[in-house]
Order: sequence, then structure tokens, then C-alpha cells
Amino acid sequence: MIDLPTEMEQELVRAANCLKTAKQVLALSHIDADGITSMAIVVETLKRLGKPHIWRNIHQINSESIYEVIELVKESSPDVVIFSDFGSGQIHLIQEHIIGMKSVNCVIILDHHIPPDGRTTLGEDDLSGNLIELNPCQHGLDGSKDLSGAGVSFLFSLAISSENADLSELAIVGATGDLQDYYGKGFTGLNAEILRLGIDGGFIQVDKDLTLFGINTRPLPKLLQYATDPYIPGLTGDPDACYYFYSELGIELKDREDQWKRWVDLNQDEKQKVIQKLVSEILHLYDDPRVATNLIGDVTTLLLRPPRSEMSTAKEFSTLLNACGRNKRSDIGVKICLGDDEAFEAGKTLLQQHRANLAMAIRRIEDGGFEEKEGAYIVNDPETQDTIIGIVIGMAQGSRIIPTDKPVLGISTNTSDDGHLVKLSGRARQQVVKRGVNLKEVFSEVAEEMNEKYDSLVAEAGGHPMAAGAFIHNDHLEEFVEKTSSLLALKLQ
Ligand SMILES: [Mn+2]
Repeated sequence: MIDLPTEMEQELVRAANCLKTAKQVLALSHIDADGITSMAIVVETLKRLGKPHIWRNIHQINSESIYEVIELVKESSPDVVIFSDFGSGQIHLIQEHIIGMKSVNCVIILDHHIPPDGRTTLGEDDLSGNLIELNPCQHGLDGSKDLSGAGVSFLFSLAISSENADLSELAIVGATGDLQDYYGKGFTGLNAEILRLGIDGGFIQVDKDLTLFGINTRPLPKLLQYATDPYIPGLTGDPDACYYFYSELGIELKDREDQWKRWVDLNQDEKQKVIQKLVSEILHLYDDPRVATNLIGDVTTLLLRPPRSEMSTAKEFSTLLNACGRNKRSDIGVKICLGDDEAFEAGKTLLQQHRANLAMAIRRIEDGGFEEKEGAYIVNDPETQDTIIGIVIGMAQGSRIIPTDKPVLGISTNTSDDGHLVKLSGRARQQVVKRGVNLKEVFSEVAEEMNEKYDSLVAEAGGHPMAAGAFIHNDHLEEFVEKTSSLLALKLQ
């Protein structure tokens, strides 16, 4: 079993007891891979218990979307409401609006994000009985690497029944989606314990192997041609060079049935040859030897899933789920996790769609789709969805389509609902952060100033120094961008 901090175990037992007596459950979760797997763990647990339930993935809980939650509670009259992969940061909204609703007997939060007010201990409210918050940050653990939202959900599920140990595979997919395995260098903390439980149970296998994306699903040449992590100069983007790479090594690209071979089809000897050649080329091209050593790492295979599919490794599975979320179809992702074949087919189509959306958005930026302001580059593309704007501007700077000397701000008016909020994403390269730019702080400062000025909530900000976001009322968008640009210019001086 898993060794947990005592207080955390007590809270888990309280949460489990609360669920066992539930008559109707409403489950809410985030839309990324961690949120989707969290939801799938909760839903599967509810199914196994035979509890009536409805579930919904939501982009973000904020002062606007909380009304969507209120509506859902009114419609389904749950006595238990579960929030997973979010909730800690929005606990005041939940306390204010959800706790007191007529049908609601108990709210369970399964989160791992550090609350914005810095709460790292159990609060008074946790003891009142109708709000149970589970968050590793409150138990001396690090929610950015020791445990994901899916991990918290899994521990909750395991506290209900030890027969839910098979759901460890989904906990590991969620943690992988949140990059908690440090790009194949292995899991730590409770993640490592969940992994061990999954290996012992025969649900998961871990091997040292090539960490490039697509070892199960991409034909050998495409494995190199589409490599972006790391980007391999001379191979990435150049199909001819990729064919030549293998032919020089005497490796056949197709099998006897004329089907493209994939990485998993190669024998040990062939794999060794490819790795040696890749390592020597990369050492040649990068100053940093870590880029080469990162090529090999822990590859997590999910033994309960169809082999050689987008579900067979944790990394590809989490990408498939992220593609569902970013195409506003987290529901398909949840169904894939629950074993629905039709959803899997739909998910693969969304994955292709997602790649196409990214490529098209990047191309629009390449065709002059950005402008330069005093303190930032601005991408304002009404065609790019709010769910991918952050990745798109990050990729555009990563590939130097947009210069990297200032942060880049991406604006998306293409949001999933018809509310008044516009999404703004910011990305800054390491060298810009080193010069004193903290995007999260800048966004928060501007938001605070404007909220005060208009004496109402016109902007909400969150994130990290290098990657932050804000939701802004569209009447005030221009002012927010101008103020942010000026403040950034000051910081960059
Ligand atoms: Mn998460």
C-alpha cells in the first residue's frame, strides 16, 4: 500500500466516507490531460460504487463560470459535488456559492495546485464537515512534482477500495500530462509510489528507451522528421535526411508485409545503432550534453491498453487527451480513458485536428501575424482558439518566428463560451525572465490596478514567471494590453 502523511490519510478517509453515503454526485474537472484523467478516475470509481452521477469538464472556475456550476447543481440536485484538478485556488468562490446550496451536503476538492493565498495547512473550514479539501501542498508535499490532480483522485479512489489499484495507470498518465516525470527522468514522491503500485499490480511497465514522441505510432522516418523535443538540426523537418539516416545504418524501414516499421518493431541491436548515431549527431550540434542524455529515459507502458496505439505509453496517451481538451472535447478524452472504442477513434481525429490547428496558427504568425509594441510582441488572431493560443505563441518564439528579446502576448477572442471574457496568454524566454520580467506578477499588477480603477472585476490573472494568462473583460482588453506593454518595457530597461 501507499505510505501517506497521517493527516492526509485521515482526510482521504473522511472524503471516502462522504462519497459512500452519496445519493447523487456531480463531478467537475479541468480540461487538460491531468483534469481528464482525474475525471475518469472519479467517474470509474462512481460507476464501480453504482452511484448515480453526472460529470462535466470546465476550462476554469472563475467568477463567471461559477454560475455554470450553480446551474448544474440546480439541474441535478447532487448531495456530493467533487472538483478535481482545480478547486483549491477557487475555494472562496466554492464556499460562497456552492456549499450553501440546498441539495449539497458535501463538497470534495481533489487538487494539487498551490492556493494563491499560500495556504499550506488545513484551514478551519476543512473541519466544518461539509468541505473536504485534499491537496498535497497542505501536507508538506510538492504539488508540482510529487502528485498531480489525477494522483490525488487516485488516492481518493484507493481509499474507497483497494480494488481500484488498476486506476494507477490513469494517475500516471495525468502526472505525465503535467510534466511531473521530468521528461522521462522518473517520478518522485507519491507519484513514484503510485507507479510502484501500478507495476506491482501488473498494470504498468517502465523501460529505459528512446524518449522521442511516437515510438509506438510513428513510422521510423516520421519519428525523426517530427522530432521537436529535442529539435534535431539536419533531421527535424527534412524527410530525405531521415530516410538517409536509417539507410546508412542498414535498417529496413518496412516489414515483410510492406508496412512501415515503428521504433517498437526494432530489435535491441538496431535500437542501439540508432541511439548511438543520434547521440553523436546531437553532441555535435548542441553545447549541452544533457540534450543527448535526455534522448534516453523512463518510458512508461500501460499494459491494460491496446499495444502499439496512442494509448500504449503514458506520454502519447496524455498528448491524445490534451488534444481532446484543446479541441473543446474533454468528454471524448474521459470516455477514451473509460475504454470507449468509438471515443478513441474520435480522439485520434482530434489529435490530427489539433496538430493541423497548431500548424495553421503558426503559419498565420509567419505570414506577418504579429506586431511589435514597446514591451512585448502581440499576436491578436481571432482564428486561434483560446485553448491553443499559449502553445502557439510559445512555439512561435521557440522557432524564432517571433524575436525572443521581449515577451509575447497572445490574444484570443475565440473562446468556448459567449461570455464577455477574452483570454490573454503570455510567454517569456528564460533570458527575458532573467532580466527581471515576471509575467504572472505583471499581469496581476495590471489586473489589480484596473479592477480598482473601475471598481469591478475586469481582469483576473494567474500563472508563472515564464508563462501566465489572464481573463479580461473585452471592453477593457486594449487598455490591459497597453498597460501591460508599458509595464513590461519598464522592467526590460
Ligand atoms: Mn494538474
